[in-house]
Amino acid sequence: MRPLPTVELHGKAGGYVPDRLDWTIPQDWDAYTPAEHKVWQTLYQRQIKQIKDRACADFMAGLDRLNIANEIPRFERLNDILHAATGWQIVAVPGLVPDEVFFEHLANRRFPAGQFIRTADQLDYLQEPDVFHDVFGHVPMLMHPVMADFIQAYGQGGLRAQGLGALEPLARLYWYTVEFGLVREGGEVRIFGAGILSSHSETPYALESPVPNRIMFDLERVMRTRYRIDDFQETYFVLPDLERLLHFTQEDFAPLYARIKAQAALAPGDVIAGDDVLHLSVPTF
Ligand code: HBI
Ligand code: FE
Repeated sequence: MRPLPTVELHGKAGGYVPDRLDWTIPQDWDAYTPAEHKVWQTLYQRQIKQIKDRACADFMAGLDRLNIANEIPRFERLNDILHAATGWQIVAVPGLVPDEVFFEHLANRRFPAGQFIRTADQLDYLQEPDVFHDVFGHVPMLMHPVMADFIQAYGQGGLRAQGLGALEPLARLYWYTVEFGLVREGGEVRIFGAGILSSHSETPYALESPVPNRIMFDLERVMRTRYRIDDFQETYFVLPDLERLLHFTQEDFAPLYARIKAQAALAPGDVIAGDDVLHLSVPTF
């Protein structure tokens, strides 16, 4: 028998043992306090200003249909809208869940969303995904059929990649698209990544700062590139269009994994021969 997985639960010391094998918990919407709803409203109002003219049109269209400006949304209400649009649902979880649990949910079009919300004195600092990151950041794009199919395929691919010992390259693809992806739209570069769009400071940084590299997306190159979880990204990758994500769901990654394993990983800020560089890092000291 495998031991039950444990994680550090948000705000609590010691290992957390889940009640249910899929790690879901009730959202318990009635238990949110007025102060918690106020944190949501503050985050929403700050972020709506930041993302105007920076988020891609599909994100804005998805967000518009959700009506989530005023309070932490009830997942039940969101699920009516989301399920009708793309067949996805969100389920509440206490925080990060083990990889295989995460993949299993995604493979079944369930998006695990943190149930808790950050506190008012931690608006910009987060160790684990909370309800604002997961719902504001991810759900608008899950309303889009391309992202809906891509994230499901990521869940299916994750389960397969675990068997092949290739989780790292696949996780990098997710990181540099779903979390921190940029996309060309008209003549401009826009944001679709949830990690950026749920962050007040990284939203302008990703598009306008001279510090990070911005490089056109190349699948193998991205899968070779390590990423930072403790700071702004050193490199953002730019998709030519969102539909490009669907190509990846049709590809057999096994030969790609084999090639990547045979090469050294790239550091987050590396620029290499063959990169189609839109902006080269200008470091500030
Ligand atoms: N759990 N709740 C949650 N949210 C995530 O984004 C998440 C996770 N567990 C694992 C995980 N992400 C990643 O490490 C995988 O994408 C590899
Ligand atoms: Fe996320």
